[in-house]
Amino acid sequence: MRNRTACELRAAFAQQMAATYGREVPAYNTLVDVAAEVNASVLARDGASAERLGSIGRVTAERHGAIRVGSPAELRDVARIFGALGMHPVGFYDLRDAARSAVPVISTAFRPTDPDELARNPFRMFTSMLVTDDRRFFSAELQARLEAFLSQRVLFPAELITLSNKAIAARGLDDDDAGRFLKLATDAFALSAEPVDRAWYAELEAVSAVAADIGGVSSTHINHLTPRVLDIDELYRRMSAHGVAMIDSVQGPPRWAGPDVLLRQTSFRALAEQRLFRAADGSVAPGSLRVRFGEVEARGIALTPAGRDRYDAMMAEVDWVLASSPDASRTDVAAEVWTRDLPSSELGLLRDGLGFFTYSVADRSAAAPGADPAALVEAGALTATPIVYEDFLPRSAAGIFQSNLSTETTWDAEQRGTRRDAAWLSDVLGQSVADPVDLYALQQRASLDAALACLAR
Ligand code: OOG
Ligand code: NI
Repeated sequence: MRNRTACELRAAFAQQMAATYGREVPAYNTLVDVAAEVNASVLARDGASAERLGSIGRVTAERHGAIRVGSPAELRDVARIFGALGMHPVGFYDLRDAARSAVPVISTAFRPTDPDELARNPFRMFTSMLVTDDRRFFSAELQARLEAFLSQRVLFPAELITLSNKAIAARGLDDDDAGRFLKLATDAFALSAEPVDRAWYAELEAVSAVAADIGGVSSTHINHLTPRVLDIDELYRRMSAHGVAMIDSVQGPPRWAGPDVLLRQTSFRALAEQRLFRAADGSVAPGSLRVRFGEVEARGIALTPAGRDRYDAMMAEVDWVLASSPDASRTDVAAEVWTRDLPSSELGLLRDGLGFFTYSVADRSAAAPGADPAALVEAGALTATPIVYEDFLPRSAAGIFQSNLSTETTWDAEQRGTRRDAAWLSDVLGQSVADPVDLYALQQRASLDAALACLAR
């Protein structure tokens, strides 16, 4: 029997998830169509430079999903399922105070860590977990009931976890197991028809809509599936022209004349979806919930820690300017700050050590001995290709969460939050959560070492 590799399983899962989500949220199909139109126009307009940050084939196939779970045990199961697909936890994001208004979750992203694997199938899953013992959100009494509720529900059938473990051990599955695994995995993230306990949901919603979405129901579901687009401002305009209500802005870096860096994201507003509700008297009646939205993103160059500090400082500067002149447009202020504070070319980012690049040899005869990488690139001896940012941004993530909530989070700022960090998460998962910066730095180092060794030969 044929063996299906983790990469093939990942590609099949991404496709089945898209089919399910597209059936459930038809506006997603519009988003994908518009993204494809925009990508085709950018390609026609810019030619080869449109593919500077990834081939059109890769960009078109690229997706990230978002899911939310309630407990460490549930997160461990998620890690097995995505482990079977060759996806590993990368990055730790604390969204509890990443933005003006708080979301009671911490997150990581499951994704391939090997650049070749990412190129073969670029699928990731942004995964959030409720922090039930954070007193700023949950009283001891509510925490106890919430944890009791979470501990008795089963999000993932035992057979799915058994097959996941088998796939991890064998680095793939035979056809029969693969079919079964993919069905169980896709079903686990489909919207459930199980009635929602109205009173319990409402009680959690009074604290946080995200807490209700996670802990107020007996199943989980995919929240969104995000395609990648080459011009997010154009996509925003075209979606609005299609009559789709978008959130107020694009999160992350502004549109500006220099190179795209990190990640820009926007979304269409969460739609009302039909769900069944169970009342206190046991009767079941239809109603609706607004929790799922459609997100889209544009990716740019991965920044080094120095570049990331620069980014954070520029974002803070924009906030500061806007605080004193609230009528100014964020887009204009941001573009001004960026033009002043960030090099306007890839070479500038490289020279200042702000961006990550891979290197290859272009012309050995142009190499001056002892020159640094930037000088070797300028002399034409080396070619530098930007490394694309494959991860997420906590402030943007919190902003995306927030702009899709219709109720404010109630929280008690006097209380101390529970400590959570990448080490805590690694302990929970029994595997280390990779630091994105380490992955980019390693990739850069390996290519530079190989290129320098070739020049020295
Ligand atoms: C996740 C929100 C953040 C992103 O891409 O940063 C996010 C969620 O809504 O579960 O999707
Ligand atoms: Ni997302």
